[in-house]
Amino acid sequence: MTRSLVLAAAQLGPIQKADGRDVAVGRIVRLMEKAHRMGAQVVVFPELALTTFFPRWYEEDIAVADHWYESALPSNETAPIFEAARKYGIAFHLGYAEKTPDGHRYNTAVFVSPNGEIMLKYRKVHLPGHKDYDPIRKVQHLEKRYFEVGNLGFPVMRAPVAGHDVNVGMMICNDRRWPESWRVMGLQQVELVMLGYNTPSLNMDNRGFEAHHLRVFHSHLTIQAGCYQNACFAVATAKAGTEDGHELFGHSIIVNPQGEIMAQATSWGDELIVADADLGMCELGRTTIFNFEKHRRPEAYGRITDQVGSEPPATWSPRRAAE
Ligand code: ING
Repeated sequence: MTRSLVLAAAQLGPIQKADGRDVAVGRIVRLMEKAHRMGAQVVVFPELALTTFFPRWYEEDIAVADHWYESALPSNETAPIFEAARKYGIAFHLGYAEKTPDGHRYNTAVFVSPNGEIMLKYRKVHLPGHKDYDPIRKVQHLEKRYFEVGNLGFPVMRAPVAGHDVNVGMMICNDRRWPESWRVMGLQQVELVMLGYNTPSLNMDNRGFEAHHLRVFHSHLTIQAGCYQNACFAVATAKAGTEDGHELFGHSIIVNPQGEIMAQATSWGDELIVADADLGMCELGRTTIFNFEKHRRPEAYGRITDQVGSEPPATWSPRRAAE
């Protein structure tokens, strides 16, 4: 019996610094309603979907940034999202800034069942940018200031979704650029990776030339490669558009285990894209080219977990070559 699942990326346009939660929540609920009309069973919202991308703003006292975080989910302000999911029988992924009761701060995503149960939680592991104000940058990217490194690893859960049991996993934004994120989930037989991103459309590092078109190219390249090399689907959803003068790109995509883009957003606003996924497609890669049990050689991969940074290689010499 085909295990088919209708997937949706619910791309959000910009959320301004002055916008209250009600602005994002209202738009999220409208996208959930549209997802229902289009027959979607799983809806993936972006990273930090409830607020502007606040790590671009420096605050000396982090307590001043507290209002960007959720101390509970759902809350009165976010309850309408859960009510819409229940009304339409939709499972959804939501990215948000989490502040735990004991004061830890994470860039977090949850996967929520239609009846409102949080089936999986993930806290962003690869935090790009910097911790302190960087005068060289055109725009700050202070994720290392506002979030701790995620402490949940890259979990995969076999969860009931629309009548099927699906191996689901999550990552967030910069995680997609690191093959380790994908492989750790591939080693848990992930079938559906859900990820949100907020990615500037221009390089803000100010440390060298990067042609503008490469921003979207790199985003799609990493997701398509991740899916192909781990025989899984991915729904990658952007928060896009110009937030207080700072542009984020859209181009949300849904990708299959062959690495093919099944659907792509074409606006930089609120937009729903949908794809009909046959989860059985994961089998081919996992049992042939990427049959990990049969073909992987961990004894050759030690550097991947033994080392953090790269090291210079040995230098060639005739005598050494003879060894
Ligand atoms: N944003 C960006 C991302 O990884 C970035 C930061 C952009 C890093 C481009 C490197 C190159 O998509 C977040 N939020 O991680």
